[in-house]
Amino acid sequence: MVSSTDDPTLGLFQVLREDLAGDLAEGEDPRSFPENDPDLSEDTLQAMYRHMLRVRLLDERMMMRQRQGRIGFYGAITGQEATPIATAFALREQDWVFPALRENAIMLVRGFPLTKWLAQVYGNSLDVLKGRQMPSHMSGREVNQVAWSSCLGPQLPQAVGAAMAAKIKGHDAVTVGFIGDGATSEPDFHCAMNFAGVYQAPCVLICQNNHWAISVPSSKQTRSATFAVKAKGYGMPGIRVDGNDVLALHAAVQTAVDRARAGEGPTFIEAVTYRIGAHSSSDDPTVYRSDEEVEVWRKKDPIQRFERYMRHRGLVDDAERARLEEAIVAEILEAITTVEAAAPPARETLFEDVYGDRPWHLREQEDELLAHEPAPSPH
Ligand SMILES: Cc1ncc(C[n+]2csc(CCOP(=O)(O)OP(=O)(O)O)c2C)c(N)n1
Ligand SMILES: [Mg+2]
Repeated sequence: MVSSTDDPTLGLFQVLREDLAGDLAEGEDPRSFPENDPDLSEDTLQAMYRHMLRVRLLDERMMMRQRQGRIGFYGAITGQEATPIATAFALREQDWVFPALRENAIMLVRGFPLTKWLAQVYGNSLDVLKGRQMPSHMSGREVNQVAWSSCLGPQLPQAVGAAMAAKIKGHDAVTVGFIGDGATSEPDFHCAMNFAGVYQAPCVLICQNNHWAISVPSSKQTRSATFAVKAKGYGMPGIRVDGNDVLALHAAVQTAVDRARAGEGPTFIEAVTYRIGAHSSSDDPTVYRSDEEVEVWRKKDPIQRFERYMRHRGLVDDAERARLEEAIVAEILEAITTVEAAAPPARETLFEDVYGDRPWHLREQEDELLAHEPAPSPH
């Protein structure tokens, strides 16, 4: 079942071959563990591929917008596309997502419109959150995705609590909570794991171990052999999965989601991956990690690994890849143009949504604000 040991918390669950060097011989299997293949339909495989490519192309364009000064902040997930996309495809409509930093794309797979998603980067009048949230901390009520918290950790107890609420109410919903390797050092991680284990909450807790918490390596977060092994201490199954292998992730997450839905309790998944780019648009990783290290992981690119499988299955070729890229880039540029054309949030929205009956001092402040012309935008 796993590549190096029979203990799923210590091995590495994989489907796809890791090494991209050299072409496969004619007919050679791009999978190192075909027995772990979740046997997804061709439609699902093609949709997963398109979504992974879409996030990659979107991140590239948004990082350029940030460098042009058109947005304040963006966090790309380059190299980590497999975990959010695989998870999204393992969920049902009624399930809930409590993301950490790198799972915004799940919303897009579950049908959240790209324009509304981008409006949460710009924080303008198209933004359902009226520009009040931290930029790029997306959320979407219609896809059951809660905003991630800039403060690391709280989403995990929230995910467990929501799972308990579903259990108590008899709802057929599973929650998925995400955490980074760094945030496992936060007390919230331990509260969530313990509570989920004790009360058998119908949830899946996923740690994206991308080896770094900004400039702090994952070796400084734990003395455990792996992150997955921590599941044992809380009395739940754990599995360490190749986080750059979308098929392995789908198999592992689907098994965990099905277990939770069947009333068999929580699962903890460690997705072993790597952040190819900067922590966020505010970070320069060249000051704390080597180019050689990044190069090792570039050679395990999750999209290229999946694409090799797709080509082997005859589901993608050069023409299809070019057609897909062209269509995705057109869609992204159109959405960006729409969002950039929108005005900032109206000034009176500052006073909305807190009180049913606005107190006198806020009415006074609003009157005073609206009596003056807005200052010209510096942008
Ligand atoms: C409680 C808390 N401490 C520190 C920070 C500053 N901070 C923001 S992101 C980050 C690193 C997070 O690393 P990890 O959990 O591994 O997630 P990754 O960014 O690697 O996906 C840190 C330390 C914070 N936001 N909240
Ligand atoms: Mg990390």
